[in-house]
Amino acid sequence: MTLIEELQALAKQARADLKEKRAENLDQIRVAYLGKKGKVTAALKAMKDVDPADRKTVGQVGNQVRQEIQGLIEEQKQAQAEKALAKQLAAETVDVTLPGAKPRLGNRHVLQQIMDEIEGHFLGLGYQVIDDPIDSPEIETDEYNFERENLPKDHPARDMQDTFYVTPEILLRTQTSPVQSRVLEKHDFSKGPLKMIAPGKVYRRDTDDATHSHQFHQVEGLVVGKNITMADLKGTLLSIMQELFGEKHQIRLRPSYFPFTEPSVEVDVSWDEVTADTKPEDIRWIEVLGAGMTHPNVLKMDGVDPEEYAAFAFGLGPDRFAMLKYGVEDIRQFYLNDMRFLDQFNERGN
Ligand code: FA5
Repeated sequence: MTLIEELQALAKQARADLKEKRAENLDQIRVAYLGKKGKVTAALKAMKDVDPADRKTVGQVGNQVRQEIQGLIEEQKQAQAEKALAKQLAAETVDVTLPGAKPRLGNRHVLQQIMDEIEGHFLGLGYQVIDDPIDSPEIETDEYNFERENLPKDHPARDMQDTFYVTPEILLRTQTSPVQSRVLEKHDFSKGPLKMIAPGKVYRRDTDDATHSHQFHQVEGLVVGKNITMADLKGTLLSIMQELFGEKHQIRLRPSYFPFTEPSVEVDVSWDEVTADTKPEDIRWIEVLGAGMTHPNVLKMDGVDPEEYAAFAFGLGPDRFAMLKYGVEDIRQFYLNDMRFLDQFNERGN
């Protein structure tokens, strides 16, 4: 076999080897034919024995074979890369006609809905809403939470509101009543009477049960002006009750005691709707708010002359309102963050 025939045979063999070879084998083939110790390189070493007249032709054939094998390897590499890309693209195809996943939208918590409803009612009656952290802080001083509410340090009525203390003088507010003093002491009566509500969170060391939570909400109300009477308080309370519960639930005002009001009342609402057939002894009552005529001592401490001005105040419990309104038997449900429960109050229906 002449060298030319040998080279052509190698080219033929290389073509066969390259057919259907996988990418990782292409380099091995290149080394096997064209590497330093490759078959073509080895064949060309025999060039020195070729007749000098034929060397040019043999050299040309040698180069052609090298280039052909090199070219075939490149071609194969490219074809394999394209195949791999096509495969990957096919696997990653997105069907844009499929419906997308609907993002879950936020929703007002049911307690926030009730608070907003109460706020709306009082805004309509011309009250201002105090809910900024300067006048309505959740971390309060003992002075504003208790002393300015006519509850000095040794007062037994402090036991009515078991307290989380941060230091002996700083505490988590047990009621929204301190907002009354913070606003009243700054009020300029030359601009008219004060009518305010203060919605917010309060904290007590109560043992959690069906109607008590250690963290709950209150909406404080305070009206200070000339000639304010108990009748104004009663009318105001009835108006918010009727707004929230309609005529079907009964309301009961009970004499009560708070150190910062005199006289004081508590308001109960019937748990169920009351009809003409309901026997009074069958009505289940739930206490929803405390209220009264502001004690003269409290007015004095806030720089208001009780001889000239009178005031009424109330503290509503929106958590209990929500229980009544939606028939929720356990207050703890509001704080469990169980979406199955909360979704029932979803205003958007999503
Ligand atoms: C007070 O906190 C008074 N500051 C209310 C007040 C304001 C009276 C102004 C007079 C003038 P009381 O502790 O009763 O009062 O709480 C008021 C309301 O908060 C209750 O009627 C009830 O609806 C709600 N409440 C009290 N404790 C809890 C609790 N642990 N969990 C849920 N709601 C509660």
